[in-house]
Amino acid sequence: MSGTTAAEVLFDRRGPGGRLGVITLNRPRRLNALSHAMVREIAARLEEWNADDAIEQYLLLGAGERGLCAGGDITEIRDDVLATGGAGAGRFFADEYRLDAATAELPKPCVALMDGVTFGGGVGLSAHGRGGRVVTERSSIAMPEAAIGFVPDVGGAYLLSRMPGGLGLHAGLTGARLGAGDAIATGFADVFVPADALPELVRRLEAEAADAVLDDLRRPAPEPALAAERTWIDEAYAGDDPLEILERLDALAAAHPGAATAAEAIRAASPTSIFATLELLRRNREAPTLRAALELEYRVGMRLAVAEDFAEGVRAMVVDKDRSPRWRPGSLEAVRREDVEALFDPRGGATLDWG
Ligand code: QUE
Repeated sequence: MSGTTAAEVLFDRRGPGGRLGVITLNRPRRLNALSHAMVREIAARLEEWNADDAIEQYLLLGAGERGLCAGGDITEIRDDVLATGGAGAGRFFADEYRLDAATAELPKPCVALMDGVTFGGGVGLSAHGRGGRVVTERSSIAMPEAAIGFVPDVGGAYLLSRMPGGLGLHAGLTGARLGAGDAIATGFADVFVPADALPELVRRLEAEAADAVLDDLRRPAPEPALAAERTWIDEAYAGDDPLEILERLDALAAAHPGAATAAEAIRAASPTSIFATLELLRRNREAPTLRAALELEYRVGMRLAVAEDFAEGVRAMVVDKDRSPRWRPGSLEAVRREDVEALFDPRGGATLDWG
């Protein structure tokens, strides 16, 4: 297995007997964007640590000041698609989604510091854990993939599809950034800890049980900002037709500035991604397990990763940063239903195998 050059992820064991296994995403200049090598290293280390009785609990955090993780390294995926047609991208997503599933099935407590930016692949790595998902007043949690011609993946469509009322569609279609209060209200996170208590949290995890430390350091979560918006959100996102959702958002915009912002974000996103996100959330609502949801996200995601909008979206948002993607088709009206349906067709689709 090829290693990473400058230790893009750090592993260390702290406390008596090395009882705390610490995983630090360490690519701060890329906001800790997850490379394929990082995914493979984390997966291998978790497997080793899961079997090591001296390890009692885990801590996941991001290096630098800006946050846990910007997402998967979509420039690496785009480069592979453009150079080789996406075989490497398929292995990247498969390894990443298997890791996401593994974080949901860990045999020991894991505290994930969802401090600062936690988007896309960062959500997949942290938000499937149970009991120890920590947000702070700096947290900004989002699934912004529709803006790059993709769909919420890494089990994000599964989480979004289970959110109350219209919140999941709102977050999935617009990429809305959720603060700590909303992250907890929607189920992305469990506990609020003020950012200035994080050093103490990290230190105490070396010697104390995670649930006891969190019980001690948790504070009442801030008010969820979206709770006050639920009247228009639930009204706007009822139904599965993106054109009707936009019509309702436009009608609500005069009374609710948030509805105008949401309509703007949906109009800026890839039209194909908007249709695909709606359908993916609709279908994943019925998914019996996270793994089943990941299998569907993989099939749809692989078809989108090799389509034009993804390369163009990543170019516009991350490579050139002009923020002016030229989508094809270029409007919601021009998207053909049968092309959306075809993204979900099991026949000829990529299969995520569980190894
Ligand atoms: C939407 C996204 C992502 C994004 C921008 C979007 C995303 C992602 C990154 C990202 C950011 C910095 C990096 C990097 C990737 O940007 O998922 O490699 O250095 O990972 O508008 O979904």
